[in-house]
Amino acid sequence: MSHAWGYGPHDGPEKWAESFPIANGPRQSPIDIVPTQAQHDHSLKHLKLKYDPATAKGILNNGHSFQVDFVDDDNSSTLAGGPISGIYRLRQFHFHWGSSDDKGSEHTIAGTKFPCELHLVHWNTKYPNFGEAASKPDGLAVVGVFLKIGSANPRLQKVLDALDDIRSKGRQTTFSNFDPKTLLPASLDYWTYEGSLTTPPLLESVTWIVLKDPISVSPAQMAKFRSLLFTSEGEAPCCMVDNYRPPQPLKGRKVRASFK
Ligand code: B30
Ligand code: ZN
Repeated sequence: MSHAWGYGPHDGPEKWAESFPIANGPRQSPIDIVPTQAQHDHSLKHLKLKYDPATAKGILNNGHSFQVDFVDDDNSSTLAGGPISGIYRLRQFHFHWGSSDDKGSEHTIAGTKFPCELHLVHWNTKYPNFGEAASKPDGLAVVGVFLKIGSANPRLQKVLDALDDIRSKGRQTTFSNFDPKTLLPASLDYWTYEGSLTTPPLLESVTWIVLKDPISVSPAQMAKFRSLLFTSEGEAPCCMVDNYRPPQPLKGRKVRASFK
């Protein structure tokens, strides 16, 4: 997999619109979530996450993050409820992070940045597959979870231990028997809004569900994220850091909160 885009000065978020004009579209992500501007919506349902650890399949360094992929040929691992209608299947999860603890998340909360953000990517089973869903306005639902510096998070360790084997772009290995629900905070209170993929092709197909409460990560665990490489074996190594897009204009969109 090779990309014409990245996170550097010449191929980063400020350049993406040249190849992907939807970068300036009406429902781009991420955004700055201003809690005082969000509307509590009591009609929002609670999130129903049902994940089968046996559907975890592999872990891949895709050159812009790393992702844990899931078998998505039946409804074994799904998201329902919340702001969405119907059943969405888990496809993959991945993270975005910074070169230092003062930046790295994509969404921000009233301007506050977190060092890392987890994205659990799901697709609407009213469409035949992920690729078809990714171009539909109601095709995808991504659950975003902030990571904040604190005590070491033992539930992240299996993922972080796998990174030694996928240090360079294009490397992948098997990753099985993992329940991503273990990565979520105790409270599933969330904000939700209509947005997009945060990387090219920036398709405006994502119902964003951003959890209010962060999970913890230790400084040593953040160092493991930052030891990954953007580069392939044989290239001059370049650490995978600052792989986040900054907040985009709200353009009149409403953010709803599931909680008061
Ligand atoms: S995000 O959650 O909004 N950051 C994709 C999924 C979720 C997000 C961003 C992008 C996505 O599926 N992109 C297209 C597929 N990718 C997937 C991949 O393997 O990593 C291929 C590609 O971009 O061309 Cu590289
Ligand atoms: Zn993401």
